[in-house]
Amino acid sequence: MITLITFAKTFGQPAASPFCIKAIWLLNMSGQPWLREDTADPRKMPKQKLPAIRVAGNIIPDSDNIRSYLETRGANFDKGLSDMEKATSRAFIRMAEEHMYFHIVMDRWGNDEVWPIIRDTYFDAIPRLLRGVITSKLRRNCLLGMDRQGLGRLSPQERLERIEPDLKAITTRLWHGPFLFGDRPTAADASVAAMLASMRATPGKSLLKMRIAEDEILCRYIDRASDAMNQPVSAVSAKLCA
Ligand SMILES: N[C@@H](CCC(=O)N[C@@H](CS)C(=O)NCC(=O)O)C(=O)O
Repeated sequence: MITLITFAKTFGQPAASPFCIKAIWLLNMSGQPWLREDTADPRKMPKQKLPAIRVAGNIIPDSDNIRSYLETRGANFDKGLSDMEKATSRAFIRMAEEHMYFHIVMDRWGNDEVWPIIRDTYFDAIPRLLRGVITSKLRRNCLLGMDRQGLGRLSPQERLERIEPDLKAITTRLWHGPFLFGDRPTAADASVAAMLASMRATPGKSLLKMRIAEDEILCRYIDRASDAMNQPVSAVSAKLCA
C-alpha cells in the first residue's frame, strides 16, 4: 500500500500545498490504492519538503518522483498524447511548478493581510504564545528566498502582469477541450489545475486571486479538474459510464 505524506486539507482544498494536491491527483489517476498521512512538519522528509510517499518502508520525496514511481507501476498519465503534446505538457508542468507556484507563495506569505490567516492555519499546532516568534522567522526566510528568486522584488501589480501570459497560454489550450490535452485529465492538468485551485483558494482578496476567481474559463476548468481528479479513477470511470 502507498502512503502519501501530505500537508492537511486547507481552504477547501485536498491539501495546503499545490504539490500535495498534484500528488493526490496523480495517485487517484493511477488507480493504485493509497492512504494519506497528514503532517504539518516536513523536517523529517529527505528533502524537508512535502509531498512524499512511503512504499514498503521507503520514502520517495517530490511529486515528480512520485509520478515516476507510479509510472513504474503501470500508470500512463499521458495516454494518447503525441510526442509533440508530451513536449508541450512538460513545458506547462515547468511553467506551473517553477513559476506559477511562486506567485502563490507571495500571495500567502508576502501579503500582510493574508499572512495572519496562513500563520494560524499552517502552524496551529504551535502554541499561540510561541507561534508569533517561530513563524516570523520562517516567514522572513521564505521572503528572503523569494527576494533572491526575484519575484519578491515585484509589486502585486507587476506580479499580475508577469503571470498574465501564463494564464493566457492555459486558456488558449482550454479553448480546444475541457482539459489541457483533450477530453481527459493528464499529468499537466494535475500540476496546472492544482496551482490555479490553490491561487483561487488563498484567503483574502489579492489581485491574483481575484484575477482567477473572476475568470469563467479558468474557474470552470478548476472545478472540472477537481471533480475528475479528487476521486480514484475507478469512481470516475463508473460516473462516466452511468
Ligand atoms: N519539487 C517539489 C516541491 C515541493 C514543495 O515545494 N513543497 C513545499 C510546500 S508547497 C514544502 O514542503 N515546503 C516546506 C519547506 O520548504 O519547509 C515537489 O514537486 O514535490
